[in-house]
Amino acid sequence: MLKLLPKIRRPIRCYAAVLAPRSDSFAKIMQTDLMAFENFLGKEGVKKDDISNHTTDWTGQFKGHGSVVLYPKNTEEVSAILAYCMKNKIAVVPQGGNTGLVGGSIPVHDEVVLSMNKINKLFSFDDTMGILQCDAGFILEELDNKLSKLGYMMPFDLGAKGSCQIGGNIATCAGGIRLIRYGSLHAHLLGLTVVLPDEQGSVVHLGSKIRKDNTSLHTPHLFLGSEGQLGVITNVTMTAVPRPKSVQSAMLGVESFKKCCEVLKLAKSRLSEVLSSFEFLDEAIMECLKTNLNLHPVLNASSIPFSILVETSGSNEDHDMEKMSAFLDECLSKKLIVDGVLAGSSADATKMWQLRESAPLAVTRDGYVYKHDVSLPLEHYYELTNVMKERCGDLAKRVVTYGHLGDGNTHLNITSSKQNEDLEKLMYPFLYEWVVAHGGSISAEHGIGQLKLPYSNLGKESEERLLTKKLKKIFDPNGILNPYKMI
Ligand code: FAD
Ligand code: 2HG
Ligand code: ZN
Repeated sequence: MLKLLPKIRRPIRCYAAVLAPRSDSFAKIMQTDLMAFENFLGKEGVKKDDISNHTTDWTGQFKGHGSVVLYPKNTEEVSAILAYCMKNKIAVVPQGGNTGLVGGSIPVHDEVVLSMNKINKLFSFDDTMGILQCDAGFILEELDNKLSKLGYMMPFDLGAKGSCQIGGNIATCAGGIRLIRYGSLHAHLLGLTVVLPDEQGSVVHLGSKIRKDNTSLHTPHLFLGSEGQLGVITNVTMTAVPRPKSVQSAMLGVESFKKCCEVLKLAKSRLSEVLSSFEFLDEAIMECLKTNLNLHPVLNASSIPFSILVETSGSNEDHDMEKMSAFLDECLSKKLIVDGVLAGSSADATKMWQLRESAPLAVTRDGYVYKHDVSLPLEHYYELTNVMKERCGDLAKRVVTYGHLGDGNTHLNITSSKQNEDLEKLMYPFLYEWVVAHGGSISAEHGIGQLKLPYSNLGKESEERLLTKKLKKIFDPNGILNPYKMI
């Protein structure tokens, strides 16, 4: 029996960038405001022309309408801006690398964009305890490169690593391809410096710089997945992990989804402590990668319904390789896989990972893409794809699936040559209601932003939503931070 679903807020359009009308409670930006901003930041810290890369998202499908971008260089400048905006009721969108996929990082109407691009100076690392403290505007890949020289690595990794920032990663509670090994950011976050949108632009230091501290509510963790609603993160303290000395990647071809789950179970049992990724691609995304990006599968067989990318990493090449080889042999002897390739060089591994990491780009090349980032119990993981394939029929150009199978997180992408309202009506709210009715979450890792705001009540008790709204009010009494989204 399906559970009765909570009432959902109907959007103006099912899948549209502008869901909420402009609120009259916010002031329009005047010349005096621009002068005040220039006073805080200098002329070079205030940009009014050519700001489309800050008002359009990575997919190009969310186009906002802001007119000014601010570039503070440190926490004190963020504080001056937020105090001013709070007093003058000016709405503000904190923006990191602008790689978010739910329209959360761009202005909807005329909010000021507060870019973190220049807050990237402070960096320190304790290479005995493995504790990193850094400014929030550092790009994930830069941090990883710095840690690499010290024998460590960031405990998470994602395709957007070359552009996304650690502050944005915290604000979205980014998941990525190593969560199966190192856990979510909840396990790594220790402390934050945050600027609040109150009269003083209060600077608060939450948590601590040490590994264990149970003396208070875990306030930094409230900011994980807060999507710029509660305050602006300017500095982050978190743990890093020792960089593995040996890494193995293998691509496996599997005939049925049921067998993919059996391979996962076997991987957990046989690879256990060295298993670091378990990623999934179906045949439709492989075809899309080939057609749209000229990227060819690494497996030879002509038709492989499902491919799995397994990675192990550890500290002893011989030991890790022995485990991986034994695992692959067992997969073959138990007929769980029809084909398998073990990367023999880092170039081979790069080729495999390029397929998985290019999937988000490949789907955009079809013209328009409806993205879904949901968690489901594994028995329903691929059922969703089949249900939507049947439901969308010829209206969809492609229905493809890739994702973090090891975490029960599927990225079902449905493409079309352009935005299509008939297709939207078929998909929504059906898809999200289906996910919740089958025990899933409508957002596994990308968040709510603008995209899922109409569905944000789904799967959440009304008491929890109410509590969230109360917390928002405490942190942001005038509601100036990232309005029209998430809460
Ligand atoms: P932005 O996009 O700039 O902002 C995201 C949200 O955080 C916005 O609501 C913004 O207001 C808020 N925010 C940003 N910085 C701050 C700050 N300093 N203080 C307060 N609020 C802030 N996500 C995953 O979880 N897993 C993946 O595997 C993954 N892969 C991706 C692959 C590609 C190719 C792309 C384009 C995106 C992918 N993403 C993935 C989504 C995205 O990269 C992540 O959500 C990332 O963490 C966003 O970081 P950002 O710095 O770009 O944040
Ligand atoms: C990934 O895992 C990202 O590649 C993006 O989370 C997912 O493109 C998507 O839908
Ligand atoms: Zn993902």
